Amino acid sequence: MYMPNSILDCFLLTASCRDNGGRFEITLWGAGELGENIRIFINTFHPLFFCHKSVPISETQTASERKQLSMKSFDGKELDCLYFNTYAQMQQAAKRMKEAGYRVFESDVNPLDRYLMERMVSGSMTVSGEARRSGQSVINFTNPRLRGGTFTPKLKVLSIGADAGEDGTIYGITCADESQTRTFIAGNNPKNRVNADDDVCFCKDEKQLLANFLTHIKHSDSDIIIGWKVIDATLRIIQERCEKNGIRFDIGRESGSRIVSAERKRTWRDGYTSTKTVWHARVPGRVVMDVPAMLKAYYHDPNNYQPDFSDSLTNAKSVLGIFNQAEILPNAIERSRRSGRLLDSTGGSVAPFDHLYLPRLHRAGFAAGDIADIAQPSRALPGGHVLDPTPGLYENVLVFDFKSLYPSIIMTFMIDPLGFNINSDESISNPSGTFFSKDNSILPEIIRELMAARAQAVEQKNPYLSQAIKILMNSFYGVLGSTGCRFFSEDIASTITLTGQYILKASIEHIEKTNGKKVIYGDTDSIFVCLGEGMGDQADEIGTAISKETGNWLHRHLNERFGASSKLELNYEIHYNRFFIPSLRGGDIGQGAKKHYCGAQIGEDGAIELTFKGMESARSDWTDLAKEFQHELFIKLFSRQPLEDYVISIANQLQNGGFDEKLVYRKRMRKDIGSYTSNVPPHVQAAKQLDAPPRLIKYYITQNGPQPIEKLTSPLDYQHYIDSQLRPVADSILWWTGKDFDRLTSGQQDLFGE
Ligand code: DCP
Ligand code: MG
Ligand code: MG
Repeated sequence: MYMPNSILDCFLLTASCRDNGGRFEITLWGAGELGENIRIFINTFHPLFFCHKSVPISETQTASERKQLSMKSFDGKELDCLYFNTYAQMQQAAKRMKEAGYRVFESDVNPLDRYLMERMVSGSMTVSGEARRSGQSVINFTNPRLRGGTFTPKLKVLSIGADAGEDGTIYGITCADESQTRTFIAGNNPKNRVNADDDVCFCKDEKQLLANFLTHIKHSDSDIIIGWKVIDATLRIIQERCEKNGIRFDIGRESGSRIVSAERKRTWRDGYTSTKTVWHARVPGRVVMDVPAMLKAYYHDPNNYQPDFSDSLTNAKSVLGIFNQAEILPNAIERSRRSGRLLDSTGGSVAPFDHLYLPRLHRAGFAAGDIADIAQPSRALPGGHVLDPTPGLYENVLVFDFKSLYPSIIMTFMIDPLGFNINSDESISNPSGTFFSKDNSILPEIIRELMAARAQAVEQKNPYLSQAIKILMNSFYGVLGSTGCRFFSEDIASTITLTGQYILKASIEHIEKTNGKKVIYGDTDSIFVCLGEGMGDQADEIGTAISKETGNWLHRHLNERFGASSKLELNYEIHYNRFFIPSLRGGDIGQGAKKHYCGAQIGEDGAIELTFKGMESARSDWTDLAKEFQHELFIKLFSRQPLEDYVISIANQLQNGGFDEKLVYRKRMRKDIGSYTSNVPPHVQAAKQLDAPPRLIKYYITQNGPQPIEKLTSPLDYQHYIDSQLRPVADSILWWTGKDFDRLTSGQQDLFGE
């Protein structure tokens, strides 16, 4: 059916491109407002990059067009745009020109990405042009007009799980969506539980099972396919079995679905390189999301979400439950709208920066360079300021933290690659001594929009989305200091951190001066103010007042000094009734450990809630015993109970075998076992004793060295646990009371009359 002049809102699901028959082709699939599947085919877009106008025509012959533009590079030179028929021609031309000594601009931007970014498509888009309806519900556009939109789609999700036998054959597949669950079973395998409520289809063999499954995928026509390890396990195996059975692995909205592998190389600090095979799903028209990967991408701990693995049926259902409960889809949609990445993206920061920045830069009349052309760093970049803490026990500590510090600095001081590079009538200075244009800036505006999105996420009580947007914003500072980004600049990145240092120091000085209270610690953008004894009742009032007053003062100060309009907000975060900073291990007594503390909030009923930062209790590589021991010591310290008897009794019980089950070390294997030759760490020594070591190694230290819990033969080395688990934890607190672990446990304290 022909539909002239159609205008449709849709959300981008999948995008692919290729050179075909001497042209560059893009295929996009989107989901429409009324559940239509929208297929967009483009073959009139020309891959492009820029070069200096001064490059001779003879050097750019392979371009299908060389266009004069009113665009410049950051150094003020005029640029031409070179268009090509294919991506391959574009890449070859860029390579040749670079070899001939000419600079090229943005030749490393993928033309598919460029097509989308220049139309400001971030997930949502409006398509207009003539359309043709085909099949059930596909609307086809060829070379339509496309621009970014604001539409939020309602997407259909299908969860899949599969059961395979030892020989790899598949005997069960379940597909679960909101309204129905369908299980396909080959033969009469008794391992399959069959529930009367669930729709079960018995198939004569694997081939029929696969065919029925593919038909179901087609009919249920979901926008999203999810599962637990759905790409590198479920779909990969289904693809393999389809091949074996001579069936086409067509799980997309058109043919061409593939699960493909790529080798990812990684070089470790010790020079060892490992390669890992990663699997990608290329499915036209359907987004494939691996639930554990998406959970991680949205800052959930996958360990808190364990699906049922008993069979494909319970698995598919429980994974769908997890997917919904963790609100992965709404977060993915929102992040796609903010970053321009596709829905299945799990991270990355350089690409979102390009996506948001480049089109705005072009509209301002400039093009950026290639990543390969950035100057290599000449110095280590400064980081945040961290105060030297004074160790000890404190009463009533208030914690303040700047809201989105680096993004706020970017907005306040108009920090921006374009604004840094071009001359401008009006510029704004900052504490690091650099200058940025006041009237030509892009990044502050991008950040402003993201800030608003984060505020909205906070308002909607969505901490995961808020965190995702926070990381995206902070990554925009991060990429400016990373050589993987075309906008890398030591000057800009250090302007941000040095300004952060200035703001932290100035605020601390101001708070101490105006309130007469001591700041005991601070890190990057956090400030710990000690009110002292008896101030508990007024703490919140004082905290709110300090936060407001400091924000106002900064506003005046930054305006007077730099002509900046402050966007900085100092949040009052928490009041700890008691607070402890341990002494630095192996350091002088008066030296506190940075980034280590324990705070206690004491409820009206006297209940104590502890917060650990950096300490053993907050780290996974310490034993349960050490954590419980530390926890209890702090409870006693904060409630002013003596510690000595407790320390002695724990040490005794340990040696009498009373805590054996709490002495397990857990450590993850990060490299191949074979890569350790010298200096084999304990967990690897333990792993080597197992035939098939798991990734997470659980082991004990015994009198015969490390042994995995599965193969424990020797008696435990209690002295080791005393030395490395109890003593350091105890001494970091005991020094404050003038005691020490060895004297206590050897019974010598009496000799000193304590
Ligand atoms: N920072 C960073 N990367 C991180 C954490 C922090 O670049 N993973 C930098 C940027 C932050 C600054 O340190 O702006 C302060 O860290 P916070 O954790 O306080 O983060 P924000 O101030 O940005 O956000 P919030 O509003 O949650 O405090
Ligand atoms: Mg902060
Ligand atoms: Mg902070």
